[in-house]
Amino acid sequence: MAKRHLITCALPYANGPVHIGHLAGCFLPSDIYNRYLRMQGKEVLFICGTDEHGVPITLKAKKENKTPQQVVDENYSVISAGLKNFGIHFDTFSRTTNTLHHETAQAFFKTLYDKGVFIEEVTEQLYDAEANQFLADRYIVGTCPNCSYESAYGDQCESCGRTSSPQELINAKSALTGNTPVLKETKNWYLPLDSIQSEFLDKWVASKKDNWKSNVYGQCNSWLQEGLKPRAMTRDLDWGVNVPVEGADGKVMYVWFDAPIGYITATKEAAGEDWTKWWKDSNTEMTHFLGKDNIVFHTVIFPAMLHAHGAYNLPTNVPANEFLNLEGDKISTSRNHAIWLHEYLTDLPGKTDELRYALTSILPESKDADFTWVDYQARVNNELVAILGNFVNRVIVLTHNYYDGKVPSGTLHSALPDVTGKINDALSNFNQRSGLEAFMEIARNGNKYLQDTEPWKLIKDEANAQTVADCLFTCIQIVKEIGNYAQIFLPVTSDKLLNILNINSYDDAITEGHKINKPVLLFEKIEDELIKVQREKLQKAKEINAKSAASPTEEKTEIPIKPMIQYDDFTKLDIRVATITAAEKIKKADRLLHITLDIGSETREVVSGIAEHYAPEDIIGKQVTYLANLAPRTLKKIESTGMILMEEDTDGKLKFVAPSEATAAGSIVA
Ligand code: B3M
Ligand code: ZN
Repeated sequence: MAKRHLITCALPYANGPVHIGHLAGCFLPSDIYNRYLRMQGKEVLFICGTDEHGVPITLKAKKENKTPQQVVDENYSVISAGLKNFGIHFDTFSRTTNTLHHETAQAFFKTLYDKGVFIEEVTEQLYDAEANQFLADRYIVGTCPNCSYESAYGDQCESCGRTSSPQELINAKSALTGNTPVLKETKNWYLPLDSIQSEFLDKWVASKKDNWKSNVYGQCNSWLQEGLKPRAMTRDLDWGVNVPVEGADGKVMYVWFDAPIGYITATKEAAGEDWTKWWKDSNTEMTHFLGKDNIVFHTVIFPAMLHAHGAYNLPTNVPANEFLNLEGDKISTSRNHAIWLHEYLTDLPGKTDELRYALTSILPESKDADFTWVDYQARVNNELVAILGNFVNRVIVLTHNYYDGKVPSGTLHSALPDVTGKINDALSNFNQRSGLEAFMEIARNGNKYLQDTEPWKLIKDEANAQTVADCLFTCIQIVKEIGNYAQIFLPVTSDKLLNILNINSYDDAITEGHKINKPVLLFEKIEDELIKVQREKLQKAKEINAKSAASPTEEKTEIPIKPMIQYDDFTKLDIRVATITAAEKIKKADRLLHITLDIGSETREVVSGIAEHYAPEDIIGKQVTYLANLAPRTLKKIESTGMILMEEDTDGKLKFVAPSEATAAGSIVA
C-alpha cells in the first residue's frame, strides 16, 4: 500500500516577520517536497503554523506597549501573507494560541502526567515580589561577571557573549520593576530525558544512521553522547498553555513542549475527524523540515515526548538544513541584517519565482550557504532569463510565425535526454539543489536542440518543412515538460506556461492543431541599479546597527524607568567627589581596572569596567563622582567598595561624571 505523507514545516516564531533564512531553512524545502510528492499522486498533508508562546514574545509586547496577543496577531498576518505570496500553501497554517491547540497540548501533557512520566522537582528560582512573578532568565538584568557589562541578561551577556545563569549576575535586577529578585521555591515538571535516552532514544537514533542526513544525525548523536538530563517542561509564566495538573496554578508549558504539539493541532484542523490516520497509522510517513538550530528538539525532545505518550508515530525523517548567511554575514533579526519576505515583495514585485530559484540553487543542504545580491542577479539573468525564458520565448514565437500559433504535425525527437529519473532521484532524497539543476537541464537541452537544429535556417527551403515541424513539435513538448516540473520549483512560471500552452493541466496532451497563446515575458533582466539599491539597504542597516551597538541604549530602553522612590530613599545614597590616585589593569579581565580613590576621609579600592575606555595612566589625578556607601563586593578577588558613576554617550563610550571645577576630594554630591 502506498505510503501517505505528513509533512511538517517548523512553526515560525511569531515575534517578527520571516526572512530569506526561514525560506531557505525550511519553507522552500518543505514546499518543494510537498509539491513533488503531490505530483507523484501521493496522499500528502502539509502543515505549519505560528509558534506564539514563550518569553521573547512577552518581552516584545512589553517593549512595544502591547499585549502578547496583539504581537502574535500582527505577526501571524504578516507571516501568513508573505508565505502565501511565495506560493507556499499549507493545508493548514495554524496558531499555537488557538483553543484547539491549548486543548491538544493539555491532553498530551495530562497523558504523560497520568502515566507518571514526569519528575516533579522543587527548585529555588528568582522571583519579583512586587510583580508577583517568577522571572524567566531574559527578565533578569545585571552586571556580567565576566566583562562587567551592566545590562547583561540572565541567560547571556550581549556584550561578551558569555552564557550564564541569572544567579551569577552581579547586582541582578528584575527587568519588570528594577527590584532585586529574591529566591523562592517553585515546583516544576521535568521530562526524564536521561532515562528515555537509555530506554529508547539511543537505539531509535542509531536506527536512523543510514537514512538521515549526516549533518542531522551527527548533531543529534553528539547530544546523545553528552548524555541527556531531565528538562523542565513547565515554566512560571503567564503566557502559554496552562499546565492542567494540580498544584500548577500560574504555570505554563515550556514553549518547546507545546510548539511541536502544534503539528498535531494543525493536523486536526486540516483533516478533522480523519486526523488520526496521519499520526497513528503506521502507513503514514512523517517528515519534519526545519533549520539546524531546531534539530535537537525534533530528533530528541519531541520524539522523547511522543515515545513517552505512546499513541503517536515518530518522524521518519528530519531533513534539516544548515544556515543561510547574507552577503557573508550571519542573518540577524536584531541587527536587521536580513531580507524580509514582506519587504522583498514590495521592493521587487512579481519576482517571487526569481527568489525561489536563487535560493533553491544555494540551499544550505549540507553546509551553510551565502546569499548575495550579485549571485541572485547572475542566476536570474544568466539562467532564468538567458536559458529558460529565452528557450520558451523562441519556441512560442516561432510557432506563431510559422504556424500561426497552431501546433504543427510532427514526431517527437527521441534523442533528447530524459531527466525525469534524475529529478525523482534527487527530490526523493532531499537533494533539492540537484533536483533544480536537473530541472534546468530540460531547458538547457531544449535550447541546445533548437540551436543545433536551426529551424530559422531550415524554414527557407520547402524540402525541410517536416524537419522544422518535428523540431517545433518537440520543442513545444519540452516547454510543457518545463511547465510541468516548474510546478515544483517555480509555481508562478508554471501557471504562466499553462496559459501560454493553452491547456488546463499538465496531464493534457498537446497534439497537432492545438492553438497556443502569444508569449508573455517569463522573467525580466535584473538591472544593476536594483542590486545596488538592495545592497545599499543592507549597508544602511549595518551602519545604523553599528551606531546602536556602540551604544547599547536600545537594550537599555528595554528596562523601564525604575519605580518612583521617595526623597528619603534618595538621601540614603552617599555620593561624593573622589580623586583617582592609582589605577591598574586586572589580569585576565579585559574590561576591568583596579582603581584607588581618595575620598577625603579615606582611601577606597574599586573595580570598574572601564578598561576599554580609559588607559590607567591617563586617569590618575582625575576627579570623579563616587557612590560611597554601596556595600562591597568581590570582583576578580578584589574587594570593591562603592562605585564610580559613569555616563554613557550615544557611541557607547563611557565617561566620568566630574565636577565642573576642581574641588576637594570628599565633597558631597546632592
Ligand atoms: N519556533 C523556530 C524558531 O523560532 C521554532 C520552531 C518550532 S517547531 C515546533 O527557532
Ligand atoms: Zn559580559
